[in-house]
Amino acid sequence: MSSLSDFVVVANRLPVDRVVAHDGQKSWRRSPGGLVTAVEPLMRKQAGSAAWIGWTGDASESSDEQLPSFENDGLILHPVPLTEDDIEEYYEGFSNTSLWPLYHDAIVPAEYHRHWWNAYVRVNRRFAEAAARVAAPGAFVWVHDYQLQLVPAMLRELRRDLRIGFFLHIPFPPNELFSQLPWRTQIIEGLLGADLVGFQTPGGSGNFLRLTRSLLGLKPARGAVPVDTRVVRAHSFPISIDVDSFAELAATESVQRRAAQIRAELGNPDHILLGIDRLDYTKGIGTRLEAFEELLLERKVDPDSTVMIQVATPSRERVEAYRLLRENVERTVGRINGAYGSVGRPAVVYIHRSLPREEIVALYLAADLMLVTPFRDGMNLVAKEYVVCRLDGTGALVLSEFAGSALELRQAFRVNPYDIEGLKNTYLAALQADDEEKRRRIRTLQRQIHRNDVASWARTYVDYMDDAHQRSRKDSGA
Ligand code: ADQ
Repeated sequence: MSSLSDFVVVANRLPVDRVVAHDGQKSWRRSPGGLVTAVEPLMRKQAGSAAWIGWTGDASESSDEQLPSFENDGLILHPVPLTEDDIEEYYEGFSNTSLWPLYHDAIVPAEYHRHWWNAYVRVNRRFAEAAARVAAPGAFVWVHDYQLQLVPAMLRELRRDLRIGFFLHIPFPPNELFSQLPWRTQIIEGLLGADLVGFQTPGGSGNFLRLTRSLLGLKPARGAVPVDTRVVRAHSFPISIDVDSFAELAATESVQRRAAQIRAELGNPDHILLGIDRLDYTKGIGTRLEAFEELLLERKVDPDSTVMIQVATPSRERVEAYRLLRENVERTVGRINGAYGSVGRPAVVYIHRSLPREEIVALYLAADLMLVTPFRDGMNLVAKEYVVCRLDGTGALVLSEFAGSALELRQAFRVNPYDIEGLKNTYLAALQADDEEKRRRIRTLQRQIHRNDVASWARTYVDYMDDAHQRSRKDSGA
């Protein structure tokens, strides 16, 4: 397991969770989430020489703990230890209470603490050192997301031979917001260690390039910034899904049977509305539910023939803002069911746990209306998954204009999630649209997603990366 790898993914989390059985037996289980879904298919194609560096999700006794590398389902996984303090300060603190809200329009206020920042630097260095140890000479190291923005520069310092890519899965904010960050210059310098900095949308890469000018006095032009003897490229690469695997599942008889069973168990209502999200304040779950509640109150929607299902995956449960959100969402669900549910017939079915992929797809098939209403979202894969699963062309997608995916999915029923009347009207418009219009919209969306699935996303990034690296070497005379 000590061999070096030509292709190394560096991400906060390994793509597995540790599970402990009743008899104490420990094993690994694939963990859900946007990043795993997107990158894993590409890694599998590199079988043998691809490695993933990340945290296991468990606290280590010490940051020096030697966690053995292991193979899981064909991937070489290198665990990075995080202590209880690291988890609190680097992960829950700086990553999820400073950066996450700041990068999502400060929907909840971002908090800044110097000891959180110090932990962020210390843990980013640990990841960079781990990558430097396992990367083969000249390897491609692909660093992911907001938790690891200092890794590119730290890794370049350690290993100048590597090709380093960075991809940000969440939005990258404009100067007006980003400038709040006391360590804004260090973050931009960290990212500039990469050959290519990738974003979900052109807005993100534009914001980044402008910041290299305003904070560091660099001279970005046409998507490239000269830095010392190198040239760093920035570009948008809208992430996507593994279209075939979703379409295959949606065509599976057992999944279709399960979808019919879900509808039957709910009393075969005329309309099923569905939300599937991590339980995160960026996703707009509360407002989405309130819009449904008002429609019930105003009798524009009949509780005897309409059910809403909200799946909310537990997320960051030790962070205060997430605890409050859970309380709010659960109170709203309780209130709606108290007023409009009856025995065996809730108005809102609320599921607060992770589900197998088959069950997620069965829910997509059971739902007439998919509600994706984030206040801000890097991309949002759920929107793409729903569309691809609607093999018969039925169904409708309500999509927030603040999701990255709204740039591509123009035929969705678009909505401003801050506008509660707009949400209500859009639910109704989508529910009442005739079948022909819905089919036309879904088919157009499907074509769009088929043109850019996750394999082509990854290929485009890697090709662009190779090209950026070549040009950078040429420009620097290497
Ligand atoms: P997330 O914020 O996690 O991802 P999203 O893009 O919707 O959001 O991906 C969630 C994934 O988890 C989907 O594949 C979905 O099917 C799955 N999932 C959701 N709930 C589940 C449940 N209860 N059980 C099992 N699986 C569940 C971040 C960014 C996004 C960006 C992605 C990828 O916030 O904007 O699209 O990364 O870059």
